[in-house]
Amino acid sequence: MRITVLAGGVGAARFLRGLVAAAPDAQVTVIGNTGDDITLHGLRVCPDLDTVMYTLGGGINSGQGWGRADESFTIRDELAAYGAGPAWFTLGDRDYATHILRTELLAAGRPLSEVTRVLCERWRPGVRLLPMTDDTVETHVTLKASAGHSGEGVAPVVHFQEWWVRLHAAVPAEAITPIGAGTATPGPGVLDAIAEADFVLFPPSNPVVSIGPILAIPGIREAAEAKTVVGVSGIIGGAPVRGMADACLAAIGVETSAAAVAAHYGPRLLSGWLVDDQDKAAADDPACAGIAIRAMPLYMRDVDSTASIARAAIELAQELA
Ligand code: FO1
Repeated sequence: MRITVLAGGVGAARFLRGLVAAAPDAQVTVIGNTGDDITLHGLRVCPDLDTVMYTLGGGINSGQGWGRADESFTIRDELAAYGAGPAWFTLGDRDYATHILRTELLAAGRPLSEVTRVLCERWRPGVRLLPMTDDTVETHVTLKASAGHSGEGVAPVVHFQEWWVRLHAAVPAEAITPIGAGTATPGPGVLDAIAEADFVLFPPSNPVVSIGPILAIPGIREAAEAKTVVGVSGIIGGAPVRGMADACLAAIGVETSAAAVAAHYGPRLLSGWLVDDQDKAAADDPACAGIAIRAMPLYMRDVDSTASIARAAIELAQELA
C-alpha cells in the first residue's frame, strides 16, 4: 500500500509515528513543509523536515516535539556571550550538527531534496521524506498595524518563526504568506508520490502554515485533488490540540473549528475528514457537504491511540477510494 502524507510540524510527526505503527508494510512518502525554514548564524534550519526525521528516527526531544533529545547548549550560550542573537530561537549543540552539514551540502550546490536524503541515511525514519520544493520558500507574517503604531508606517512583516516563537502568535496577523511558493516547483518525486499513492493523508497539522504552503506550490493542490484525500482535524472542541492554529486561522478569516477547517480545504480536495467525538456535529454541517466525516477520539495520547487514528484514516480512505 502506498500512502503519501503532506506534513508539517509536531502534530504531523506524532501522527506519522502512529501511521507507521498501523501500517508497517506500507510505503509512506512524506511531503514536508519548508515554509518554516529559517537561516540563523548563516545556517539553514528546516524545522518541519527535522521534526519528522528526528521523531521517526528516534532522536527527537519528545516532550518538546522539536530539537534533539539529550541536548546541551554550549554554542547557544557562547553566541549569547557575544550578544549574537536571536536569543528567542534555541538551537542545541547536537541540532547544530544537522544545520552545519545541511548548509555545507547546500553551499556545495546539492538540492535540499538530496541533502534531506543524505541526512535521512543516518536517521532511517522508515518513510521517504521529500521537501515540498527545492526552491526557497519562507512563510512571513504581516502583523496587524496596532492602534499604538504612530503614523501610516507599513505594518511590520516578520519571519514566521519570529511570530511563532518570539511573539507566541499573540500579535494578530494581517496576512500569512509563503513567500516564493507561487514561483516554486514541486520537489523531485513530489508529484509522482501523490499520483502513485493509493491515497493521500493530511495529518493534524496546522492547515495554514504547515499544509497551506505545500498546497501553494503550483501543481501540488491539483495533483492532490485527483486523489482520495483524508485529513485528521487538529482542532478539537474549537481549539487547536497544540500550537496556535487558532491565531493562524483567524489571520485568514477561518473559524477555529473542525468543520470550518474541512470547509477551508473544500470538498474538491478533501474526500474524508476525521473529527473528535466532541465535533461529530460536523457531519451534519452544510459547510462540509461532499466531505465524508467520521467521529472518533482524536487525542494522540501515545503511539497506540495514534495508530488507531491512522487506521481509521486508512479505512476511510479505502472506503472512499
Ligand atoms: N519552537 C519554540 O517554541 N522555541 C524554540 O526555541 C524553537 C527552536 C527550534 C529549533 C529547531 C527546530 O527544528 C524547531 C524549533 N522550534 C522552536 C519549533 C519550531 O518553531 C516549530 O516546530 C515549527 O517551525 C512549527 O511547526
